Amino acid sequence: MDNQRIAQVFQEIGDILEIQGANRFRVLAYQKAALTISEMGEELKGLYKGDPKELEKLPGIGKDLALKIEELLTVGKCQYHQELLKKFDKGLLDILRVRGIGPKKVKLFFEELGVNSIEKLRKAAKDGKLRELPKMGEKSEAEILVALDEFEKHSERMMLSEAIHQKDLILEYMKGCKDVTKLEYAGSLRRMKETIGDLDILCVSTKPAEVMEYFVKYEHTANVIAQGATKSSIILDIGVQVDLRVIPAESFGAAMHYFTGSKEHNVALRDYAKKHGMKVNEYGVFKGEKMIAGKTEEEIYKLFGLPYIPPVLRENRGEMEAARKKKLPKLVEFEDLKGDLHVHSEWSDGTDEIGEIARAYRDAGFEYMALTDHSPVVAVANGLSPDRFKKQWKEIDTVNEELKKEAKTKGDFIILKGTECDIMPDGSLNLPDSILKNMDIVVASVHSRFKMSEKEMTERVLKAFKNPYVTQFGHPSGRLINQREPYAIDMNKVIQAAVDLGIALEIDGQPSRLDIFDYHAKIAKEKGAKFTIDSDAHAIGQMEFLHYGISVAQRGWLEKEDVLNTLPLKKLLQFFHKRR
Ligand code: DGT
Ligand code: CA
Ligand code: CA
Ligand code: ZN
Repeated sequence: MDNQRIAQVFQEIGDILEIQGANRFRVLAYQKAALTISEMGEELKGLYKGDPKELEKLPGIGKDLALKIEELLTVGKCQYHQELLKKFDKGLLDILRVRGIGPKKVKLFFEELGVNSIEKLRKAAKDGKLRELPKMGEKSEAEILVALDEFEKHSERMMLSEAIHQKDLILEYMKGCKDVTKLEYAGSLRRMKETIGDLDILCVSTKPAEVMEYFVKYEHTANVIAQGATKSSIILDIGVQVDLRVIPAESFGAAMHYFTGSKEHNVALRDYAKKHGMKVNEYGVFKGEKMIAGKTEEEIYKLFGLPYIPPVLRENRGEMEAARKKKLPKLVEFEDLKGDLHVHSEWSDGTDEIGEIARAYRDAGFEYMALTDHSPVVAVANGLSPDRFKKQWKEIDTVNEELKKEAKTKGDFIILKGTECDIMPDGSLNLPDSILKNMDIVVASVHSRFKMSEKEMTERVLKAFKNPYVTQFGHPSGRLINQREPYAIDMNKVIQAAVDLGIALEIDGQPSRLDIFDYHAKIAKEKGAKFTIDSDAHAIGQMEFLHYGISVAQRGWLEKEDVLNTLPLKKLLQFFHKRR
């Protein structure tokens, strides 16, 4: 079981206890543990090593929680959690996620009206039944209806791609406010996290009241939650919250740092400051009463003798220590990429022709791309049969010839022959070796039978790795953000096998995938794994997905040397083909 699932279990226990009115400190203990675990860089599975005492060393994890983690790691579920669930209506947990409804209200609505689902809550509100309850009224009932609309539109965290789009729109709007002299975004989006809770925007102005007035008039505002002197919050019509803060110019760096987070990184920096006899908060760095820095983030780190730590690393996964030792990674950049090794065309489920795709990559400055249309049957109805692949190779050869002729004016570019080949439930690949051996690139992926046991899935993938033609393990976790959980798999074993065999782990940049997970990338890098950053594009415009892949790679501390598609073509193929 991986950290995210363990965190989920603890969060759920905390929520249930809270609704049941349990002791506040018990509730907090579970909620804090859930947060700690979900933000950890290292897998608990690796830390545990058969001894729960190892787990107790973690902040906020005592003996009792350590035993529960052990149970989850070894048995796959936790008895206490199961028992709580048995006696508990799961719909109540959904209701708890509606804005403005805390555990007390969940309890009240359930006990008085039998409301145990979102649908029943909506009906009760529409029928005017909520207003009659103690401490409720017509206004709070109407607010719940608004919150329910938001909930239905946006019950989940936003995908990174959507958050970037919304941020661009609102920043564009705010630029139109003449009283704003400086404007930036912060929060998890600046850290390029894979999903975003809300947007955090900071600005400098000498007329905060005017700025707030302007902000709440944004045309996509559905609801103004708060309009204060220096902070306002709105909910957009798509259900997303945006916080805007006006900051004094001399504190802008300190505020950017504070509101970029993560909370855990901020805590770590605060502790570090304390050890140096200083204090740091959202206004600046202080020695006694005297403010000694705060205008820029750089000067804050510098004051502590630290190099600038980029936002993507600020997750308290060892970045403070690395900074202190001057061992921060030199992160891989988009400009380092020389090609894309996972691209689909109209031959399978993509939309464009081979020649168009290749020329688009070439004109964008790349040197190579691998065409990796699907293997037959399992993934998509129009996967390619061995015969169709043979036809496709002819077309690839033809286009490569044309590209050669254009090289003088347009530069060298080559299309590699490849496939995204399904790993069948029994671990075999669904193309014969006689076909695979003609491929430069074979991305092996799981697209079916996701619900195997961890043991079966791990064996399935490891068996596929034995095929010497496999070059990459495609989207290793199999999750789809907000749609499908990762399949159960022993990622430590998979990573080790990939390292041993020289198979690359893919970072799939599709916005709903962002897969392998950033923290697995970090662990794998430490073990010596190699990666490819791919777009998994199904249309030419999706070349852009490489940028999201880069942000995952950066959050996983990857450097240029870790990423194979930063290599010139010859070196790349040398690496991939040494197993043949
Ligand atoms: P999100 O919106 O859930 O994706 O995540 P963030 O990281 O954007 O979190 P958010 O919007 O609640 O707050 C923005 C930043 O403000 C956060 O990353 C760190 C800082 N912050 C918020 N609350 C606290 C706090 O209680 N303590 C500390 N040290 N920092 C905080
Ligand atoms: Ca946020
Ligand atoms: Ca926020
Ligand atoms: Zn795939």
